Amino acid sequence: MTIIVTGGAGFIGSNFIFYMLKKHNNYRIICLDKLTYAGNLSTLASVMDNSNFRFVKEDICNREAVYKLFEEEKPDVVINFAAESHVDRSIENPSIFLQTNIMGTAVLMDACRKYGITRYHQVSTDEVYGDLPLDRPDLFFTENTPIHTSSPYSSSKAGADLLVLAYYRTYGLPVTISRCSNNYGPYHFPEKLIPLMIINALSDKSLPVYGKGVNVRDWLYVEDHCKAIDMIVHKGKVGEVYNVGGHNEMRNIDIVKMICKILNKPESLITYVTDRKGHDMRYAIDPTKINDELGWFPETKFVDGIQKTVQWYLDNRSWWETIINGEYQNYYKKMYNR
Ligand code: NAD
Ligand code: TDX
Repeated sequence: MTIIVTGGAGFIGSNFIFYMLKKHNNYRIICLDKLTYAGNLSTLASVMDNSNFRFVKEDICNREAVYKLFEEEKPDVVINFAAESHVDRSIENPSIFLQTNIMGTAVLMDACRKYGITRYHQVSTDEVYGDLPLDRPDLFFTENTPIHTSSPYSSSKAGADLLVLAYYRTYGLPVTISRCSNNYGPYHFPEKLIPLMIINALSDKSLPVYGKGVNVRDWLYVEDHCKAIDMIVHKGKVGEVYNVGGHNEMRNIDIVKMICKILNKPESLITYVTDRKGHDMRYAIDPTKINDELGWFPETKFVDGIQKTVQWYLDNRSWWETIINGEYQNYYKKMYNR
């Protein structure tokens, strides 16, 4: 089986490549990645020499280059992780989100139609459902929850999802979609909550919590997400959406306090800063469908996963130091010094 994994130099895509090369040692994996600020070739260093792996630096929006790659590799499966993924950046500059997340998805699916594949899988997000109120803990997102987005990021992901389902209905393209909750784990880019807090705490820098810190996210260890995608691609029903989440809801402030505790840093580092515009209050996935139909369940408990993640950042300083010493400095100043 030959699989094109787009966005494989980013956080979840790279973890997925490691997972797949280990689990299916007869599969050929081609990573197609533009290497934006969020993509890092050093992340893939351990698999670069693997004969079952090929890296191609390219933009998923470049139709000609994408078609050429399909002609060369004749993939059986395409799994699209490539995206602009940070909500705060989408609020600053929406257009690149529309370009990559919607137009890029269209180019990939057009290539799938032209050359033929057995499965196109779209990696989507729980953010397409909007948010839930804090005072209704009985409510969860199911696959039937209406799309109701808040940010340019989530709107672009929802736009892509609708297009994927349209290609299924109109052209019969064999698609599946997964909508996962917040991931955490190794190689998470330091602009996101958990790695940002770990890295700032390690340097005794302030820990910027948006608003009152009461917003709730449903956290899943990245490897559990990878396992879910593998199962959907192999056993999932074409044309279907699968929600992925492990019932692990936590308030942002509690996550930050937990990180302080693990690193033995004072909570006085916590600073409440201006809230994110349009900030979603609560995400909570109902994973009944993927549990029942595919037998998926999360393996890593949050208490263990967060320990492992903090340890990974302690053991891999050079990975994140290179990132935060580059263009990231300008981003950080712009976002947090106002
Ligand atoms: P990331 O930002 O860490 O990585 C994105 C990768 O895509 C990078 O390697 C980047 O270089 C690449 N990329 C961006 N634009 C590209 C383009 N035009 N052509 C080719 N490559 C391009 O993102 P992530 O957190 O790993 O998320 C991966 C996917 O999972 C995204 O589609 C995201 O919407 C979805 N998702 C993420 C989470 C989460 O918690 N991080 C949760 C649910 C769903
Ligand atoms: O400095 C911060 N302070 C803070 O309080 C940052 C970066 C975040 N936050 C808050 C905002 C959110 O309520 O923490 C929460 C998590 O923020 P992010 O890590 O930016 O994630 P989120 O906005 O929830 O989106 C993530 O999960 C869904 C991913 O980035 C998306 O790609 C995915 O689709």
